[in-house]
Amino acid sequence: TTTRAPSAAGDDVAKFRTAVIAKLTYAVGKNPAAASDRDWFLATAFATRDRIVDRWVTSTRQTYSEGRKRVYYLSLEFLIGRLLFDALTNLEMLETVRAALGDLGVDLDRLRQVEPDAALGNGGLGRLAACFMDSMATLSIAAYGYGIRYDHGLFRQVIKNGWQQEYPEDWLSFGNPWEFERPEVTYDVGFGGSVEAVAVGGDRKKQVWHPAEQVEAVAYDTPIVGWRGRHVNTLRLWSARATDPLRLDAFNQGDHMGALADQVKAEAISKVLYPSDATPAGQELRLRQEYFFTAASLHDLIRRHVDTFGDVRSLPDKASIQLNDTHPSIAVAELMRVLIDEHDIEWAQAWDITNRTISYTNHTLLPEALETWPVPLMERVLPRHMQIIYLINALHIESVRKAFPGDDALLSSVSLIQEDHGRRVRMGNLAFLGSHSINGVAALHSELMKTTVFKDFYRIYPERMNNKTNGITFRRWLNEANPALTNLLVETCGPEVLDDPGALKKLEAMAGDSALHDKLAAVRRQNKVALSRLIRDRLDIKVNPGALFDVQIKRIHEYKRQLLNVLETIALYDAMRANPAKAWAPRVKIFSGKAAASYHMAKLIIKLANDVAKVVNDDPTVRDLLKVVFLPNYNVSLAEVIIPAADLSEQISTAGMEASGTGNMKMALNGALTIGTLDGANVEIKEHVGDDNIFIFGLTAQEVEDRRAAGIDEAGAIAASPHLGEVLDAVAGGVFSPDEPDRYKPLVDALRHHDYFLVTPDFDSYWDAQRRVDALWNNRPGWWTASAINTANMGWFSSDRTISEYARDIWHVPVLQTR
Ligand code: DL6
Repeated sequence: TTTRAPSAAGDDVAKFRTAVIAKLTYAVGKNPAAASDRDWFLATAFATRDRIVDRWVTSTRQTYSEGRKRVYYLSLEFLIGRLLFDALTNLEMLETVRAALGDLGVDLDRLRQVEPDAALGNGGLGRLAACFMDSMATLSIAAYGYGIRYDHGLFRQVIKNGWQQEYPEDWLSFGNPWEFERPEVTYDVGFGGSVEAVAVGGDRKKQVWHPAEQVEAVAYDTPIVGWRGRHVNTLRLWSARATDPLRLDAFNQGDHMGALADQVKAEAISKVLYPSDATPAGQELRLRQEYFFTAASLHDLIRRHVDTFGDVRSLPDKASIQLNDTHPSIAVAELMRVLIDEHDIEWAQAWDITNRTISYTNHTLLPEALETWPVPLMERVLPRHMQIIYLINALHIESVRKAFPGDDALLSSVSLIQEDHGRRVRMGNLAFLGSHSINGVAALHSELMKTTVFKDFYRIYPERMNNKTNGITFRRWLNEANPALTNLLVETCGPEVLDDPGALKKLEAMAGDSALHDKLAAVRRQNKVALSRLIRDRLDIKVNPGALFDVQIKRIHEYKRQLLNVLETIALYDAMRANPAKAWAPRVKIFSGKAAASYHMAKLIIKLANDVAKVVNDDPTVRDLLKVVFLPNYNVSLAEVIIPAADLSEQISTAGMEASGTGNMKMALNGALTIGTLDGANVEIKEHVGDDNIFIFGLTAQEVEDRRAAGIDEAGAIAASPHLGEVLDAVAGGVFSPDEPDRYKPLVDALRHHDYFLVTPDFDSYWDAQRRVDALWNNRPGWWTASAINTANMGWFSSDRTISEYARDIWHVPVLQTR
């Protein structure tokens, strides 16, 4: 770390002040007296971006001149959040800018709130991509992120009468100061049409694709600066444009709508994140999105490669393409098409190049999330790709048949084409087959991949499968989100914690120290006061910052089991009412998360949480003991306020179903204790923090499998539980929905008769684990010792570690040693 002389710092402040005024005047077109917070935000962002651009140019030049290998991270989602504090933190300019704006009478923290939250993703997968961008820049890996510049990111969630409603989100409405439009970087992406076999001499034929439609992909670049401004990478997002903006003839004849129809169809591709794929039109749009961004990205990176190195054949030595889930897996067929049709490379060599360049990360074992596309749809939208997929499949099947003679079950399971229930292309199988590395995102998940989704591929290509446990960027999730804790950690462990998260380990030696406990508690208190204020402002609910803040924040899904938490809340409420004088640990149960718009059960769970909140919060008997809060519109910025204020982190998925989780890492790093199942990365968090500092409960993944195989016996589980039966009766009887007593029948029926997510058998052990939480909460030194041990041992979960492993094992690129 560098300590600057005060005069130099003063100089910086003056320079930045001048820069902001110049931006306000000449880029935003406002004078200080008339400027709004938004104008000041834009001016500050522009001035900050200037500081990034020089380094960006240097990084890019260096990569070119050294002939370095580049990493291309293809992701349909980047859940970026706000960028101002990210950039200022990494540039180490936060205090300079705060002072410069202060001189101008402008409050930086207020500007922070003005920035829209870029939500170009649904959840964990998209947020991981954003953390990885930060770590790749920090480790000076020459990397591009490639994705779609959606006009509208993830929907804005409004809770009305307890029900989720979805509204379009509008992050671009006031412009985006971080990006550079590159109208000169465009590619035509074809769709539909036909394939013609053209004779090219002798009996050789070449397949020529004549797309029926072309859509233009226009690049928008956002520089991503790494820690201490060392290196700057590019996030290149594609926007769709019609090649012809309108049909002038139709327009002049008065058919105004018809004249714009092609434009609307083309631009629909980058209009909205994740269109509902419940309808055939939605499915087609999704496929068009996937091919659109994959094709544009491949064209772009191949052009760059050929410009730099002259020959596309050396692509695997100079480029690694990481597929973030199956969404970009059409890349396998597209790269083959480009190599064969456009570069005249013969099949075997093209396949070798493809396979050595591409690698694939799987993020879920849920069968419904592993994409498959109807063959007729693929044939219509991507006819040439479908031909290539058939050929890849034929050669693949032939080689498997030779290696495993007579194993027809194996052949049908590893085929790229699913033959039952209508023929479909299995994109997971295509991604696997086209990749030299296939990784899961936590140790348990990667093992389960070998016995479930990719069981048969594992028999054929065991050497390709590996694990890369997820990580999070500490810059955002500790330094920016929790400056008070960061300062305390720097004070206690030394400034090296900012570069080497392993240095957090020093905290362990002092974990039992009561002076440390006081300091940790003071930091947490301050963060909880801030969250309490937000809860009061948004929901008009008063919560006590002295209570235990029990937090479950993530997408709403049955497997994540918010329902288990709500049911335990009801049981706790009943127990507190029955015996209010008992020494309960006062709690605030905090929920936040979005349900997919078409996911009825998940929306019903949101409604139940809100109905329970109403009853509990209105009941004076438990006034000082229990509050229930559902915070609407969960996003990255809200997470940044909730996580530093969490005492207890709920990670309670059905074992075997959560691939990793990353919220679990964020909260444990910030000192929350985890209550969780042995699922995803919880398993590794337990190994790092120790069994005594985490509350583990419930069936293991193996037990879940056994139980499902043997029959779940919901009735037995309910009968054996002292609380569950009563809770279910209350919910089913309309205690929380007197206006509509049957409202929760679908939820309760599922639990009683087909409890696939095993809420009933896990309920008692969850209840018991919660009572262990109460006991430790009432033992102050014990609680804070455990909290300190959690923070001390979370260094391994830095995404710098994860990315170093990708770099070493998959991409074979060097990383900058940061310590
Ligand atoms: O790998 C990032 C993230 C994991 O931490 C979550 O456990 C996992 O659910 C999520 N997966 C997805 C993919 N689709 N689904 N479902 O978002 O990835």
